[in-house]
Amino acid sequence: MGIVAVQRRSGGLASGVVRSVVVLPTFNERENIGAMLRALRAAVPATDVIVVDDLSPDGTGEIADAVGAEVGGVRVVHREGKPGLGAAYRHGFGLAFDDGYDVIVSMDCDFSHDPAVIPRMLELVGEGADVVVGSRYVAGGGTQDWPLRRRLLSKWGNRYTGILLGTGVRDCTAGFRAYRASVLQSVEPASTGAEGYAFLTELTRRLARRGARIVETPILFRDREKGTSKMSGRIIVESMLLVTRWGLADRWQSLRGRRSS
Ligand SMILES: Nc1nc2c(ncn2[C@@H]2O[C@H](COP(=O)(O)OP(=O)(O)O)[C@@H](O)[C@H]2O)c(=O)[nH]1
Ligand SMILES: [Mg+2]
Repeated sequence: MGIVAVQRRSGGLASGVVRSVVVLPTFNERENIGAMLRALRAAVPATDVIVVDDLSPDGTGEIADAVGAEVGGVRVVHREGKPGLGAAYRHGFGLAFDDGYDVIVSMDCDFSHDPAVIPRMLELVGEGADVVVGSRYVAGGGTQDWPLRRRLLSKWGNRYTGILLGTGVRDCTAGFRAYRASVLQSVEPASTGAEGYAFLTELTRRLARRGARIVETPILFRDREKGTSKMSGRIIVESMLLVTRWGLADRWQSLRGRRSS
């Protein structure tokens, strides 16, 4: 069970015990998972962790079991269903809802996201944010060591998404986030369809449309030092097609709305 100090403010979490959890999807992260669970324990000792592993052939799930038992507060899910980042998040968020957590954090396991930022994210939720996005594209944020191709893809992908969807969020594909659980649950993540990181954009779109208070806090995103990226051409194409489809659907809807009013 996790306890974080929260401030009393309108829109903030009620004072008392606030339970928080990190949902950590993993696929072939044997070189990172042990160090990440220890780093999380050190950075946020009172926050639980749900590791969502897609039966990684490299033994990530077993290492998570062992280190999780050692550091405590870690639940490991060994998923046999359809693999994919979107599906892993849908599964992990569902478990976090069932367990009644107040705040749900999502992040990558490859140290691109620094666990030391989590206390600040939890604080911002305590102060009234519904969603805190660890953002590369607000002042003070950035990427480090990413190859030019990834930098351009991410930057222009986010610009394109910003123009088409108009969510106001600069980093729509950021995976490092803290959500007020009740608000996340209200947009029904289980009914999203994206397989890859477009899942994150899909959630951002739903949250923005619902009027959620989304706050971006700057982060320095470091490229992974160990293991390999699971990003694929198919996942990139999925993201571009979905963003285009959502953007066109939004425009069509507002056109029809204008005509019938
Ligand atoms: N469970 C699960 N986790 C995944 C999958 N693909 C990626 N991940 C995890 O999601 C996080 C981000 O993936 P990564 O490969 O680093 O993507 P990149 O940062 O965009 O290159 C890491 O913790 C991965 O282990 C998947 O299919 N299933
Ligand atoms: Mg990564």
